[in-house]
Amino acid sequence: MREISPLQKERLNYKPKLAGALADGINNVKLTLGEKTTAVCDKEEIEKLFSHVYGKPIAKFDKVGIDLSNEPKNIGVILSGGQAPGGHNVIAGLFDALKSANSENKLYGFLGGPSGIVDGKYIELTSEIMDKYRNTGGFDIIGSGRTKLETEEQFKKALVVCKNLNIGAIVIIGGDDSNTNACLLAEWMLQNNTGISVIGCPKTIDGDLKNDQIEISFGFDTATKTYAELIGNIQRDANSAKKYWHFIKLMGRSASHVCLEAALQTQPNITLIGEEVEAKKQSLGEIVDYMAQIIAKRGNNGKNFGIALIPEGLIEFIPEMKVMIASLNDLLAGLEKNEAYKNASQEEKYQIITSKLDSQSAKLFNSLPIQIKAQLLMDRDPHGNVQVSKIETEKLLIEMVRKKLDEMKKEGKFQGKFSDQAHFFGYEGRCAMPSNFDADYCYSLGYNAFALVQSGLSGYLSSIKNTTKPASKWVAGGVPLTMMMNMEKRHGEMKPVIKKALVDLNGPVFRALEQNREKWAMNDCYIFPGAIQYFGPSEVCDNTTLTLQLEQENKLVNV
Ligand code: FBP
Repeated sequence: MREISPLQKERLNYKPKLAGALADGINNVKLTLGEKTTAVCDKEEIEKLFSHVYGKPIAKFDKVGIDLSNEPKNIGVILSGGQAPGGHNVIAGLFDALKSANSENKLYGFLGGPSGIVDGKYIELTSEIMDKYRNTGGFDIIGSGRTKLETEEQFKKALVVCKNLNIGAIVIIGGDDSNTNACLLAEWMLQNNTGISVIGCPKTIDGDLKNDQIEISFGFDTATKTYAELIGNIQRDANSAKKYWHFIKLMGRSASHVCLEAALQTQPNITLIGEEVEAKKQSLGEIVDYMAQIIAKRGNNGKNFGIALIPEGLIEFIPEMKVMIASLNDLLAGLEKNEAYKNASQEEKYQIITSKLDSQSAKLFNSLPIQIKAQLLMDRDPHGNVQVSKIETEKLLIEMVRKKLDEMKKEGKFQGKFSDQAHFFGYEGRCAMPSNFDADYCYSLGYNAFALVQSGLSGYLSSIKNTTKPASKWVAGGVPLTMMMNMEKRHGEMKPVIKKALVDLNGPVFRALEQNREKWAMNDCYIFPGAIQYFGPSEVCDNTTLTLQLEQENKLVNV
C-alpha cells in the first residue's frame, strides 16, 4: 500500500516563492507606515466600537532594515470558517519566518477553529508536523470552525490560554466574518493592555474579501480552476451525448465571483450573476423566463442540451426573495428560544412563519416547493448567515423552467425536449491541492503575518499586492482591519462586519461576460480548461485567474 500519491510526494518538496521584499529573510525587512485610514462606511460607529485599533496607517515592507529577530516569541494560529486551498501554506510561511527569526520561537495551532483558543485546545506545531502538510489542500493540520468570538467571557478565557502558553500574538486565517473576529479580539487585547497582538490573513474561496488594498483572498484561484475543470468535463459530455441540460450551482455564499470566473474560463450557455439580478430587479419568474427562452431557442434549433451556471448566493439577490429572507432572519432570531416553535411539527412551523410574514412574502414562501421551504428555515450559521449551500436553487430552477417550457410547448413556442441534470460544486474545490499561485501567495501571506507581528502591529490584515506579476515583484504589507468595516444586520441586530466585495457590474470582469454571453448561449463555444497543472511550462502552471488579471491589469496576462 502507498501512503501518499506520487504527486503528493512531489508537492511536499515544492518550494513556494516569496514576495520580493520578504525573499531575503525575515531579518531583512523594513517597515514603512503610510497615512491614517478610515472605515469604508459607518465611520463614527466603527471608530466608537474599535477606538484602540481604529484608523491605523497602511503598512508596507521593503527589503533590508530592522532586525526582526529578537526575544523568543510564541504565536498562536487559528484556521477559521470554510476551508480554502492554501491554508496549510499560510501556516508553513508563518512557521518558517518565526523559526528563522529565532529557533526558540514556538507556534501553537488552536484546534477546530476559534473555539480552540477559548477552550484551550491546541497543539505545538513542529517541523515534523509541518513538513507533512506543505503545499497540501485542506485545513486538517489543526481543523477549522465557525465560532463567533465576541463576548467578554470568550476573550477572557482566550487571554488565560495565551498567558499560559506565553503567546504574544495570534494569527487568524479567515474570511470576512473571521477577520471581523480578529478585529474584535485585537481591540479587546489592546484595550486591556494584554501585550498580545492579532493579525488576520485573507482567506475564502468566495473571492469576496478584497478591496483597494487586498487584491484577492486565497483559495479562489484553486477552487475556481477546479470547478472550471469539472464544468469543462461536463460540457464535453453534454456536447457528446447532446441530451441533457446541466444546471450547475457553484459555491460562493453571497457574491457571484466564483460563478463569473468559472464562466469566463469555460464559456457556458447560460450564466446567472446575483448582483445583476439585483440591479435589474429581476423576479424569480423573470429569471426562469430568461433561461427558458434560451433553452427553447436552442431546442428549436435541434440542440436539446446545454450548461447553465447558477451562483449559490443567487436566491438572496432576487428582490422578493431578499425581502422574504430578511424577514425570515428576523423572525427566526426571535423564535430561536420559543419552545412552542421549537417543538412544532414542520407543517406547523410553516403556518407560524406564514402568519408572521407580510402578505407578499407569505405568498412567495407558500409558493415554494416543500424542500426549499425547509431549507430556508434551517439554522443560520454562528454569524447569522443563511446556509445557502443547503438551498437547492438549481433544483428549484429546473422545476420552474420545466413548467415554463411545458407552457411554451402548448403555445407552440418550444418543439424540443428538456431533460435535466442538477449539480452542486463547492466541496469538490475547497480542499483541492493548492495551485502554484495559491501555494506561493499563501506562503507569502503567512511569512508576512510574522513580519507584521514582529513590527509590533495589531488589528491588521496581511497583504500581498501586485499579484499578477512574478512573485519577486509582489509587495508585502498590512492593511488595518477597521478600514474594511461597516455595520450590517446580523441575528436581528446591527453589528460591525468586514464589507463583502460584490461583483462590480461596471468592472472589466462582468463586462467580459456581458460582451460574450449571447454568442455563448446559442453557439457552442465551450472551453475545456483541464486539470490544474503543478509542473511544466510557466504559462500553464503559474497563470492566475481571469478575474485577477482583468481587475488588476484590465487585460489577460499569460492567456
Ligand atoms: P468562508 O466565507 O468561511 O470562506 O466560507 C465560504 C463557503 O465555502 C461558502 O462558499 C459556502 O456557502 C459556505 O462556506 C459553506 O459552509 P459550510 O460548509 O460550513 O456549510
